[in-house]
Amino acid sequence: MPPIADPPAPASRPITGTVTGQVTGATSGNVTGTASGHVTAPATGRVAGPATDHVAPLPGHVADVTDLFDFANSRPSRPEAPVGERRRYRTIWISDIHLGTRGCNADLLIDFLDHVDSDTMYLVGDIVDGWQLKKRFYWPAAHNDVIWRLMKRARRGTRMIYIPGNHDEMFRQFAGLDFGGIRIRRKAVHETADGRRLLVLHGDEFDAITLSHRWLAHVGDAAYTALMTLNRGVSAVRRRFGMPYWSLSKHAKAKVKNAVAFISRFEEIVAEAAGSRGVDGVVCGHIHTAEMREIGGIAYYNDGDWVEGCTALVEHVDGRMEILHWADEIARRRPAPVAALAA
Ligand SMILES: [Mn+2]
Repeated sequence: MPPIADPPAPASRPITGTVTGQVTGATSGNVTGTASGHVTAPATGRVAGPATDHVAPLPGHVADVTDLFDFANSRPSRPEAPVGERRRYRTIWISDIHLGTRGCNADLLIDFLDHVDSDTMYLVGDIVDGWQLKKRFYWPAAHNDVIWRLMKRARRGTRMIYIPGNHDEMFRQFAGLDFGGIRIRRKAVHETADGRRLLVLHGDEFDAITLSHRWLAHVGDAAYTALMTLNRGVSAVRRRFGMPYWSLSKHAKAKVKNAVAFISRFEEIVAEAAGSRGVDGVVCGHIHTAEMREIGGIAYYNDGDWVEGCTALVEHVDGRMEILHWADEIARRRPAPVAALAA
């Protein structure tokens, strides 16, 4: 969700002594039942409450934390495609998946994860939408399947770095720790095969600068929610008629002047901030708009999202970067309707 749609972030709460102790246990690699509250809590969106809060169990077959850490050994509801037939990249960046919301395109993401592999993978924030889960619990099997595939990658040896965003900010308190082989960091610096240094962050850090009027954000929120509902309807109808995925909201947004002005302002501010930190470029997410361009001598990359655009940013073995539009990739797999008619 773009920043204009975000409600004010809840104030972060101090971590109690108990929490610290348990987290230390987890870092040492001995993940025991005590960590349970922390791991299940973010998924239910209740992490902000005191430790004595009732914690709802995770849906599906994930009953407690022992299961969660055995998760990668369990079976997903949708079997994984063979590992050997995947397109291989040096690095993959994905973000803004918004698991736990109806807007999340888990089906396309599962297809993506089953077709590509990489040495390193960055999860650039808003992976789980804690804000929405707090309002209304929604967790279909496909969302479990996404988590399963991500954890399985870490288990297979992919270097996984998770940089929480604003919608999954409850994980930011674990920055510096590793869970199930996934490193949680606030930001990272990635070195490309051709020796460039890229700052990797979610991007909500710049909301205060890009959003000068808070009331405008709330108007935007209502409009955005309505647009996303409409988008789901259009997608459902298109699916029924066997048409490929196409995002109404993505195309509508591109037509709205304000959105365009906001996006370019965001891109410029992020690139400028990266430049002042002495890196060659920046990779972010947050505004759900995939992009790859040079701004004032800084390479700006945005990996997009899995709500509207369904895109990923990838680095080839030689350091070349590319944005993959997954709906287009899937469409290319089937024979074109025209060719079918001609036959
Ligand atoms: Mn965000």
